[in-house]
Amino acid sequence: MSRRSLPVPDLFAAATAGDRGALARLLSLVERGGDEAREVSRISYPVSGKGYTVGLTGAPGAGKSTLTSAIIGHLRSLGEEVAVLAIDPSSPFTGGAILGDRVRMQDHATDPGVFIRSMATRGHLGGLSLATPEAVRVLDAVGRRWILVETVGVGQVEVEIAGKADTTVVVVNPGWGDSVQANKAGLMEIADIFVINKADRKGVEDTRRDLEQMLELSDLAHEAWRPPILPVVAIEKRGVEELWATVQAHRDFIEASGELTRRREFRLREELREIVARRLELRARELATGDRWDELQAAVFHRTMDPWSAADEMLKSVGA
Ligand SMILES: Nc1nc2c(ncn2[C@@H]2O[C@H](COP(=O)(O)OP(=O)(O)OP(=O)(O)O)[C@@H](O)[C@H]2O)c(=O)[nH]1
Ligand SMILES: [Mg+2]
Repeated sequence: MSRRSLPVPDLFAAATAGDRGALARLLSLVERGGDEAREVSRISYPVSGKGYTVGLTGAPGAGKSTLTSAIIGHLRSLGEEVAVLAIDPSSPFTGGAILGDRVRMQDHATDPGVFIRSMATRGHLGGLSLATPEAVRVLDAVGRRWILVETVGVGQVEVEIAGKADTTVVVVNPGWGDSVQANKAGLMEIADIFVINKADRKGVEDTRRDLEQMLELSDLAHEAWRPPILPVVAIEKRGVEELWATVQAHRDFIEASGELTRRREFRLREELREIVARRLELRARELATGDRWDELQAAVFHRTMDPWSAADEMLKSVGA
């Protein structure tokens, strides 16, 4: 039987036994959303929770994929297996990011200890913000212990997703203004570790100083874990060992302090709330007669109705 027609439980068993094609298929189902995605979620959730996610984020072209590839190499030299999810928010079907990732990570393409997947949302109800944690859980459930998630740190949803990893690495480049941009994008708040990648270029110390200053101005500087700043040259794999040791140290720290449990509980609460809100909205829209939904929206735009009153009407049909 081809994988396409295999029932979800069989796919799951195959993926757990190491069948990469079956794993890829499960992730496609998650991407697409709908009933089969729900089934994937039902099966994977109870057996997930053992993997550890490391998010890598930063501006386009910061060197995230090159760094991810270098980390993969390092993990493999330690005998660890790894899965990578490259989130592609821009284009649902093709796009430079996917191609670029494939090229940059192709050293590892044939290694059975490495699984790399680019992901877009397609039809998933909750878009990237709900599809990503589900995809991570599938990887976790089939036994992947390290899961790296690459996201472009532009846009609120992407930054949110990046911040949902257990450890978040924010990648900036040397040079004037890059760390300021990162700060503006909201990356400062989600960083557990800063990497100044492309440290073979000028300006590393300026960037370090900028980051230090911004840290001082934020709450992060005074927390028990102050995000370390590490220079890295990903194309030469320089500094990658130190980076990974720092990821381990952060992991140890949040495991010992209870922060990891708190983070995960918070994330699950948020996810659950988002699912409920999305489904309520969807149902209310389905039940709305004619153009009523659009009319209410227009009424709010034109200030003939306030948002709370409009929401009352929108949710009346679902009794909320
Ligand atoms: N000089 C220098 N160039 C680097 C370094 N790391 C990556 N690059 C280059 O930077 C460019 C972008 O690298 P990617 O790894 O694709 O960057 P990315 O952040 O994944 O890019 P997107 O996924 O498109 O946002 C490539 O041309 C890399 O060769 C580095 O340490 N030094
Ligand atoms: Mg990339």
